[in-house]
Amino acid sequence: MVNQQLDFLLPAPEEKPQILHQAMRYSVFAGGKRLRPVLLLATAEALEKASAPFLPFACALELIHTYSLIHDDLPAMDDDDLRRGLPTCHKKFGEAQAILAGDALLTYAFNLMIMCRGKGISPDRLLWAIDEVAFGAGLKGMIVGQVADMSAENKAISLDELKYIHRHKTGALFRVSVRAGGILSGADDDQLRHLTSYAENMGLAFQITDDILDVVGDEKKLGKPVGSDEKKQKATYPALLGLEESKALAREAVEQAIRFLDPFGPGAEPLRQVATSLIDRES
Ligand code: GRG
Repeated sequence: MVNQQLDFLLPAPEEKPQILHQAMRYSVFAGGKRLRPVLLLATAEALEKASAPFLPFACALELIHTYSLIHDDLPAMDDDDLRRGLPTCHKKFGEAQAILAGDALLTYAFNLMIMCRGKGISPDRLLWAIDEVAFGAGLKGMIVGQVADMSAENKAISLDELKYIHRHKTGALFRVSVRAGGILSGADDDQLRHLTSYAENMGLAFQITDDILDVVGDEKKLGKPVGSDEKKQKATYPALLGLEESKALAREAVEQAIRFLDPFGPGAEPLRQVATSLIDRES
């Protein structure tokens, strides 16, 4: 559903300026898991709401996520040549086009969110959800986290500092994906509190398993010891806690996340499955 909607909503590749629309589509359709839109739609299901009217909003989260990856890969940031096994956007289209494709994805995301007006969602709730997305992607989330992450490069940091980086850099967008699903579906304060705690624990589990995949992947590819990274020294959970303790922490966070869904009925099963899938994920 999300892929179809993204295809429908994004400008066609032959529309001018072609290079912009092709660069946007190249990164959006490069094989992402669609975790953030799935979280929003699954939250609506947990609250027994039809999720279809929220599809443009869910797609907006994927556009914001894609923009963040394009910009993160740029030479001024992580300087990566590959993303999901393909050349990064700037390697394929050039740096200036990649910057603009990222900018266009971020701004178009707000058009998509506004597109949900009048679809049985109160205007106040829609504005509330958009406001949370703006903060989660920006000054209370992803951008602040990215700045903290860059400042921490090649430095020894504490577990608390690592948690701060991840809570903002990646956790905030997961949190807002779930909260926006709740807000748009008319969740009450108590439901929203439970859903937020689910998202925070799920985000933590995601980040720990992401770090584990990184170091285990590096080890397999390069025969390097766990925790070493010759490009830029970045703190990771396995580097700070060791592999086994990191795995245990991830399992604990998944269990906690699922416990916070106790007040919800069988409709919350997709949210439970998202959390469980993190334990054995391979990408
Ligand atoms: C440049 C403003 C700006 C922010 C960048 C989120 C971020 C901040 C950078 C991403 C760097 C990174 C790879 C972080 C690890 C966690 C993460 C976001 C992994 C990718 O998310 P998935 O697994 O990606 O959901 P897919 O490929 O499935 O879409």
